[in-house]
Amino acid sequence: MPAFDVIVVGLGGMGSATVHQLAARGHRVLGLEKYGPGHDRGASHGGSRIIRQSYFEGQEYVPLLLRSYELFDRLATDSGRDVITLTGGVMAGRPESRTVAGARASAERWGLEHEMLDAAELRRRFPTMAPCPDEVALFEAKAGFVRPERTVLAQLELAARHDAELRFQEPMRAWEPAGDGVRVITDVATYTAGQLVITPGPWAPELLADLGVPFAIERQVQHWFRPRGGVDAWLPERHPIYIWEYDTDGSQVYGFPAIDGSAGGAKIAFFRRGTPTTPDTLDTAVHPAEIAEMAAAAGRVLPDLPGEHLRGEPCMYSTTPDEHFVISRHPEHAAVTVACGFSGHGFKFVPVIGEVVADLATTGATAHPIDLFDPRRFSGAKPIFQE
Ligand code: PYC
Repeated sequence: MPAFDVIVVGLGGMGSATVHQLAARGHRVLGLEKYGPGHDRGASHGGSRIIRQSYFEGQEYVPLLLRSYELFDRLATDSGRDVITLTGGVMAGRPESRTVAGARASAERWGLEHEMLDAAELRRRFPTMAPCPDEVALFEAKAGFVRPERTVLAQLELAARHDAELRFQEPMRAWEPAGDGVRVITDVATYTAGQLVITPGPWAPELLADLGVPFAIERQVQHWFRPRGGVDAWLPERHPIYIWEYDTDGSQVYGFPAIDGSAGGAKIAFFRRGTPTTPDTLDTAVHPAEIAEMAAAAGRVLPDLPGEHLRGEPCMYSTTPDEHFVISRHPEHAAVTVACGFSGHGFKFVPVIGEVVADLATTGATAHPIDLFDPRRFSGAKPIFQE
C-alpha cells in the first residue's frame, strides 16, 4: 500500500487549500513545497487580492465564487485569522466595456445584489474617483479583499492540525507511475501515493510540459502609493476595491483601499500588462518608467492616489490563451490531478479550488461546475464551452 493517499506538490494558494481539504476529510496527505510556508516567490503574496461576485470574466464562475465566500468565512472562523474583508467593489468603465457589461450580465444572470451608478453618482459616493462623463460603474456591496499570505498560512495550519505531513524547502525532482499510483522523488526521499496533485503556480511550464497548455508566465508589478491628501478617505470602511477599464483598448487598473492604514498606502496595479518571465529569472526590481506609467494611469481615475510611491513588488500570472483556469485529472495520467493557469484572477477561488481538487483526486469527479477548465480545450480534442 502506498504511504500516502495523496501527495500535493506546490503549497501556494491552491496547494495549501488542497492539503487542507484532503486532510480535513481524513486522507493521508503529504504536501511538498520548494520554498517556505507563505513564501513570496510565486503568485500568493502582496498582502491583498480582490474578491467579488459579479464576474465579468464569465458567468460560469459565479457558483464557484459563492461557495468560495462560504469557505473563506469558515476558514476565518476555524483559523482565527482575519482572511477576508468586505469593502464593496466598483467595476467602472464605459457601459459597453467588458468590465461593466460583463459584470452586469453576471449580476443579472445570477440575481446578485448590485447597483448601477452614473458618473455623477460614482463621484458623489466615492469622492476619490474621477470618472469621465460617459463612464458608469457597477457597485457591489459584497466585494472586498482577501489576504493571500494569511490564507495560505491558515490553510497550512489547519491541514497540519488534521495530520497532513508538510515538507518545505523540498522540491519535487521527478514523479513516475507506480502500480495504480505514483512515486515522487525529491532530494531527500522517494514517496509513494495513490494520487498526485500538482498545483505548480508559475512553475506550470516546467512541471506540466506534457499537458499541452501554452501557458504564458507574466511579470506583473503591484504598486503602493501614499495618497496626496492622506489615507483617511482611503480606509477600508470608506473606500471600495475597484477594477476600472479606463481606455477603449480594454486597459484596466485595479486597486484596494489603504488596508493597513497610513503605514502601507493604497495598492494599485495594471490588470493585464505583463511581460514574459520565468520564476527563476523574474526581475524583482521595479523601474522608474514602470512607476511613472502606473502613476499616470492611477491619476487618470483617482487623481489623489499617486502621491509618494512607497514600494513596488512584482508577482507572476500563469496565463492561458483564453484566461480560463486549468483544473482536471491529467488527460494522460489517471493518478494525477492538476490545477494551474489561474491567469491572474484565481486567488479569490482558493478555498473552493481546494474542494474541487480534493474531489477530483479522491473520486475522479466533482459536483462543482468545472467544464470550462478542461485542458483538452487547447488540443482541439474538446470545445472550450460545452453546449
Ligand atoms: O481577480 O479581481 C481579480 C483581479 C484583479 C486584478 C487582478 N486580479
